Amino acid sequence: MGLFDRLKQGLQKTKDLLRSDIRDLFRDGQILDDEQLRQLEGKLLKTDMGVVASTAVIDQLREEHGGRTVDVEAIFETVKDALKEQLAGAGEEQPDWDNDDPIAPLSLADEGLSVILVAGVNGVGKTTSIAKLAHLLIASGRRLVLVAGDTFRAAAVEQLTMWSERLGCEIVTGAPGSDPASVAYNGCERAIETGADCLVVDTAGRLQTDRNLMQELEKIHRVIASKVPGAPHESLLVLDATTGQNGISQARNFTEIVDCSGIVLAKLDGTARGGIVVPIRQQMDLPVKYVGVGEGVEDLEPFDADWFVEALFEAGE
Ligand SMILES: Nc1nc2c(ncn2[C@@H]2O[C@H](COP(=O)(O)OP(=O)(O)O)[C@@H](O)[C@H]2O)c(=O)[nH]1
Ligand SMILES: [Mg+2]
Repeated sequence: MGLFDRLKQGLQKTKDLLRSDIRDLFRDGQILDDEQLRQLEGKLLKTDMGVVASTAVIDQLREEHGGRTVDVEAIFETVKDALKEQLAGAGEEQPDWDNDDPIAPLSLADEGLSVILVAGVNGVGKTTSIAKLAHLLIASGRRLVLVAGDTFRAAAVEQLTMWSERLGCEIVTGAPGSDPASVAYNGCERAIETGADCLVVDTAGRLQTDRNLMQELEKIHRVIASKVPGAPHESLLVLDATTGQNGISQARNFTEIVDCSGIVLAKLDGTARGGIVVPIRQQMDLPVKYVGVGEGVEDLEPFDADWFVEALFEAGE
């Protein structure tokens, strides 16, 4: 299955909501009125795209189609255009990377070791996203070392170890409860020693309100930066698409404490609230680099705004 088809499949729940609901609301040949637009606004809001975006979509529809005879496909086109515009975001531009190169979103070192640090709240999908990234990096011919930086839970180390065995890459772990910064340090040493191309560092889940844990993350950052020039080359914040607006407020505070370079939005397949990517783009000054659309290693897609919107509205299954 190609990347686009996989994305479409992953977005099925949100797609069902949008396409079928718009179809139910509008019938070809009717006159588009305000009541229909109000109802559509409610449906758009159900995808978690937020008030700003849904208002913009409705305004655009009213302007282009209000009082006219409904053409459902033309309505879809207007909704898509309006959404693409909203996904441009308010801050840093969403880069337009090569959709055929799955590692294009990652800024890696031109030569030598690249370090990718992955952080976020508990259970959002960090470790799984690391396995998926590792899979992409290995497929691109890179040699990598994983660091099991979540030393709090034995299960977390086991989980990443299991992935490293499946993927066939090296892993550096520490004793349970040991200082994750020292495990990260050992990981850097190991990667340098073996001439690996990438080091991917997993971390324990933390809330932005937990000062000790946030300081620990800063320390991991510091240690990596001191060992490897330019590191971390990527500092990815993983968000869970199923947590909605709540996840965004958490993430905003997060990025105030540690510098992040991009977002991985996991679990988009598990929710009809895939519209959440819109307020993420609007409220966070960070590009969305990847979206997670399943639990398998292949279920990670580079995020592209146009693709995303097209996948949401593509006709058929
Ligand atoms: N459906 C789905 N499940 C996911 C995705 N990413 C992670 N998960 C699941 O979410 C749960 C928590 O993931 P994990 O990577 O352990 O989260 P962590 O605590 O942030 O490291 C696991 O059961 C994963 O299989 C995704 O993109 N889609
Ligand atoms: Mg984990």
